[in-house]
Amino acid sequence: MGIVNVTPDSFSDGGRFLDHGAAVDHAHRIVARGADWVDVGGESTRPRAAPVPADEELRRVIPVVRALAADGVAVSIDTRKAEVARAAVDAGARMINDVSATLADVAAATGAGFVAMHMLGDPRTMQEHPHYDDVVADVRDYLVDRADAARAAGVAEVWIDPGIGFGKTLEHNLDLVANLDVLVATGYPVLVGTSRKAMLGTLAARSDAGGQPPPPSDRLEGSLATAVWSACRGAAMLRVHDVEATARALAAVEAVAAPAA
Ligand code: PMM
Repeated sequence: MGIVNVTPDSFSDGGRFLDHGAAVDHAHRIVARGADWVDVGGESTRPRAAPVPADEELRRVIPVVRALAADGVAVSIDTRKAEVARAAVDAGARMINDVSATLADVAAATGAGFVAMHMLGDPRTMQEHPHYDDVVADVRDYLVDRADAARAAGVAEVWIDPGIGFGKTLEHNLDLVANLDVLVATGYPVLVGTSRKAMLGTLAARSDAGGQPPPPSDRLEGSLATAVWSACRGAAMLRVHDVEATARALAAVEAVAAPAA
């Protein structure tokens, strides 16, 4: 799943694809390089991000969704708002990627797929002292509850996502990525997004023996390493910025895992 954020302020690609034509061109590029899905978002959910009014979010994403869907691209809409999710499905989106995990009814009513992601609190406050009794079990239980509810509401395609970076310390994030098999064992397909996230900046600084964390645009090695790890642990979809590099890394690992006869 390749990411297209139509926002001025996303942590990694903010401002690059605010122009609709640039967003659509970028989406076509990443599909050509291996993305099966394009995830279009119009509201940054980075820590402390300000909420975006629905009319502004609609103005950002709907023309992009419509253009891509008309070209046959499988589009998911990354939103927490029912109004935006509905309009995006009307415009051709096939899946609702909901970091608040509250829009299952909209998915059921529209026939779209649904991604239930785990987040502690909301983006404005989620990084203020996040606490869990057992992060892996807590996140699993929450996701199974949300996913079961979505199924019961009538959603045919339900994904779960641990929400890396959403109300989690570095240790929480590492624990979740290390134990993805616990989520896979629920039977729901697992989506994971580590691409360019802050934890990778911290880890890079650590391995550089106390250097500064690199900016999001310079976190490719950690993004690829955690993508490959996640796939090997059973994640069925990876939400990434660097589609071509991720596809190549996965192809190499797949070749090692199942060498051609
Ligand atoms: N991360 C971001 C936004 N949406 N959706 C899902 N399902 N999983 C994620 O990990 C996720 C998401 C924030 O990252 P971005 O600013 O790079 O898009």
